[in-house]
Formats: sequence, structure tokens, C-alpha cells
Amino acid sequence: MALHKIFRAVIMGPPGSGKGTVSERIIKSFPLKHISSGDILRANIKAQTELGLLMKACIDQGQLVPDDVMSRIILSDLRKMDQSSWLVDGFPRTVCQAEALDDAYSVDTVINLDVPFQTIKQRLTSRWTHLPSGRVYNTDFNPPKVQGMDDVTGEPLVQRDDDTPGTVTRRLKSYETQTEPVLEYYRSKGVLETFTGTETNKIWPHVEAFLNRKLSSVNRKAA
Ligand code: G5P
Ligand code: MG
Repeated sequence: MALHKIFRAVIMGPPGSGKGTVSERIIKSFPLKHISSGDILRANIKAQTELGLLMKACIDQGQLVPDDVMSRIILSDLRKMDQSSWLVDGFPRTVCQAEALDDAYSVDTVINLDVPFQTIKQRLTSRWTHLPSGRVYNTDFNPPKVQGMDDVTGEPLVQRDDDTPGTVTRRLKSYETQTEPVLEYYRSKGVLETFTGTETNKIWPHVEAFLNRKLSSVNRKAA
């Protein structure tokens, strides 16, 4: 589907709820550019940039990186794609970040993946990631074709340093205290769309149908 107007979306949900997995499917079906705050941070850690070195301890402990740092990085990346429609994954994660995003852009829709914490804990310890692209696999759910290798590039997959059981618990806690208030922020603006479930394959058809409706209506209004 071609878009006649710029469309700006955010995908939210607790750690391991499937934001990366669903984003991959969205960008295959819809003309949105995906930008993931976690992928950007991990790329900085891998490249050993000053930012990456400073933020690694924070991330490995399951804490959020400071709002001003995160907002500066994401807003500068979004400015580079001012003429594109986008889907932001992992940002905003605090009300302060949501306000910073709001000051720069109006968000058309927020897709919220509501997946129980119990489901999530099991998933994260069996996740394998291709760091350069952010593609994710799972030994139970979507294993790579060749064990330990990315399907597209054949490069090695790694387990994230923050996917240990103790750190996952801390990430879920910081989600509850710092990120859940963002859901209320967007609900009050009337842009929050929640999808509840325990399996991505069951949630995905609803997300796809919702975006088909939403983007058709954006196109009708633009015509
Ligand atoms: P990230 O990178 O944004 P999280 O913790 O929000 O990290 P995460 O862990 O990347 O989110 P996800 O993207 O929601 O999870 O989930 P996913 O990777 O798609 O799926 C998880 C696993 O489940 C995968 O193995 C997938 O294959 C599998 N899976 C998916 N669906 C199913 C299913 O139906 N069944 C089964 N069995 N498996 C399935 O942020 C990382 C850190 O960076 C910092 C913070 O320190 C954060 O902790 N950070 C920020 N700090 C401040 N502000 C921000 N805005 C920040 N953004 C990042
Ligand atoms: Mg992710």
C-alpha cells in the first residue's frame, strides 16, 4: 500500500513482548521505516563508541538510559527521515521521552503489545539476535535455518547480555514503574491501540488488519 501522507507510529510493550518480531512483519507489509532504540544502543556498544561504552553498564543492569541521552539520539535520527513514514520501537519509554517526541512530531498511532510477564520470561532466555540488523530468533518459536546463524547474512547470532533471568526481572520492573505511565499518556490522547495475547502469530493478524484500516483512512483523508 502506498501512502499519500506521512504516517508516524510507535510500538510499545514490555521487554520480550514481541516489538522487534512484530515490527519486522509490519515493515514487510507496510511502507514504514523501522527505528529501534535498543538496536541503536547495541550498535553503539558493538562499535565501542563513547556513548556505547557509557551506556553498556546501564543496559546490562536492566536500567533505562537517561532521558536526555535517549531523546537526543532518537530525535536526531527521526530528523534525518523527516519525509518518511516511520515506526519507532522502544521509544518513548518514559513520560518525559513521550513529551520530547510530542514537541517534535505528532504520533498517529501507538501499537501496544499486551503480553503477560510470565510468557515473556521464558522467551528471553531462548532468544538469539543478529546484532547488525536487529533480527531476532527463538529456539522454540522461530529458530534460524542453520543453528546460531542469521538466515539472511549467514553471520553469527548472539545472546544479549541483558537477557539473563535477573536482568529480565529488573527490566520488567522498570517497565512497570517508568513505562506503563506512557500508555496512559497516549490513551488520554486517543491514539493507543492495545493488542492482548500470548502468541505473536495470534496477535499479528489483528495488528495487520488494524494498520490496513488505519492507513486506508489516512489515504482517504489525504485524497
Ligand atoms: P530494547 O532493545 O528495546 P526491550 O527490553 O524493550 O529491549 P526486547 O527485549 O527487544 O525489548 P521485544 O523487541 O519486545 O523485546 O521482543 P522480540 O525480540 O520481538 O521477542 C522476544 C523473543 O521472543 C524473541 O526471541 C522472539 O523470537 C520470541 N517470540 C516472539 N513472539 C513469540 C511467540 O509468540 N512465542 C514464542 N515462544 N516466542 C516468541 O531495550 C534494551 C535496553 O536498552 C535501553 C534499556 O536499558 C533497555 O533495557 N533502552 C532505553 N533506555 C531508556 N529509554 C529508551 N527509550 C530505551 N530504549 C532502550
Ligand atoms: Mg526488541
